[in-house]
Amino acid sequence: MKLYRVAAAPNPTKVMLYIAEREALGAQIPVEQVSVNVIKGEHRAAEHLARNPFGTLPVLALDDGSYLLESLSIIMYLESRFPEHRLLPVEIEACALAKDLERTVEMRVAMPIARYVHATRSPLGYPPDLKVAGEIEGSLPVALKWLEKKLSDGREMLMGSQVSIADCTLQSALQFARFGQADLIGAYPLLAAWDSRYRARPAALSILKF
Ligand SMILES: N[C@@H](CCC(=O)N[C@@H](CS)C(=O)NCC(=O)O)C(=O)O
Repeated sequence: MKLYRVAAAPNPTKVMLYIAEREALGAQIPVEQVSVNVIKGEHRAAEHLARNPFGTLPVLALDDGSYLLESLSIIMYLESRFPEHRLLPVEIEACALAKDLERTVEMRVAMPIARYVHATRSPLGYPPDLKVAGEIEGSLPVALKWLEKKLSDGREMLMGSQVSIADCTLQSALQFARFGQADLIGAYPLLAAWDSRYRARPAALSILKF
């Protein structure tokens, strides 16, 4: 199995953090990680388009020759394929809540942050778009306040004391904000404290570049 990925990009980082967190718990996940240089445009080269016609990362190449193209599908596959030391809870409601939290963080926080970075200082060279940036500056605080409230009960990680997939998704977005020099969480002390705590974790130290 091969994971095609690039450092600092949010969706690949989400999967890389997820694997590192699982390995830190003792899981054995035999995935070879292969870098694709997006700055050089390798994700648009024929070799990568043959894996994923949309040219995005991450991609997981399975041993039967098929490919998974979506970061969350990759994580769900690895949860099922290597079930020891999973990140998702076993109990049905707790599992649903963990998945729901991850999706909400992705849709309400991570996607707007990625759009904001590309609209202000795109690492891929997209032209600035002040209208999009302004809209996100207006709407993102609703989601950041939601996270701040969630953290106000003193929980260590987003779901409680244990790391969850939502933590991986949130940190991958916040790293991308740092990469793009976007200070989006300065006004949220509990979120900033979560950020510091998460970044001190061994998994984070082994993966994060910014
Ligand atoms: N929904 C996909 C999104 C993948 C995605 O957009 N990846 C970005 C990096 S975070 C990418 O490859 N961008 C390059 C491009 O779109 O040209 C997933 O979650 O895996």
